[in-house]
Amino acid sequence: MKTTHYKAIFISDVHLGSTDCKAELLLEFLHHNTCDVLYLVGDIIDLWAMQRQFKWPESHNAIFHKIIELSHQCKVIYLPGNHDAPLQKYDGLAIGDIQVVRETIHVTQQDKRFLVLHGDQFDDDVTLGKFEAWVGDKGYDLLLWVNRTYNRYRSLNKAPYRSLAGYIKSRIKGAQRAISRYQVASTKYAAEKNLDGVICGHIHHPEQAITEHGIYINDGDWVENCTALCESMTGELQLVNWVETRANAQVKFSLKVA
Ligand SMILES: [Mn+2]
Repeated sequence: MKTTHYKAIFISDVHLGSTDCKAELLLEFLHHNTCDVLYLVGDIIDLWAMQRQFKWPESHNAIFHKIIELSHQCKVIYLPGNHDAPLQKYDGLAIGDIQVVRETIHVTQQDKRFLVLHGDQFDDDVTLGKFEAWVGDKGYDLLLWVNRTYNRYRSLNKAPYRSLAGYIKSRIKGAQRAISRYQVASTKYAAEKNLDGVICGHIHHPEQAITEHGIYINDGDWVENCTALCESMTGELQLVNWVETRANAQVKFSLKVA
């Protein structure tokens, strides 16, 4: 499989330091896909999970070093989210060659103007209350655990990874209502800034949609879906599902950790 070069790549919700991070798949993706600008759209490092239980396997370390290496080769912009909130205090500064900013504007090769941000900024517009948020969080942890167990079973049977959590989530009514509120809140915020739309992450649900306020694009996550938003050299925006892409291309890549 040859390397694909993009104008820009957007990834978010990698959750390095947590059990559910699909670090090997992301390493593979970054090995086969390069770009002029890499946007890290928040929750890249999960500082919350690391407070509960410190997990930092070699593959997570390899991603960290890969990002540092990439920052010498292309432009890397880090937009901290809620799980990496302590990095928000570096807003407007740089860590090495990585620019840190809470939100920014990306103009595509087709002159579409997008606001780029993690998306936790819209939590108040979406959540119903503290209790629901707590239930949602516990429910989500349970869902991820079910997902893990299901995929361990699948890998024992040599079946490829599949997001069960995503499947269940897309069929729960409440989840869909919350997602559409999130879409409206984020695109409205972008429209107020006279932009064409928003590129965000946060809710682990890759999707391209149009609301009454503009274009909504969610780059997904590397916990369940393993997706990235990629802009081609001519300005087409495309959600790339790495699990599907690698299966179609029959990628055989052995992880080399130095
Ligand atoms: Mn988040």
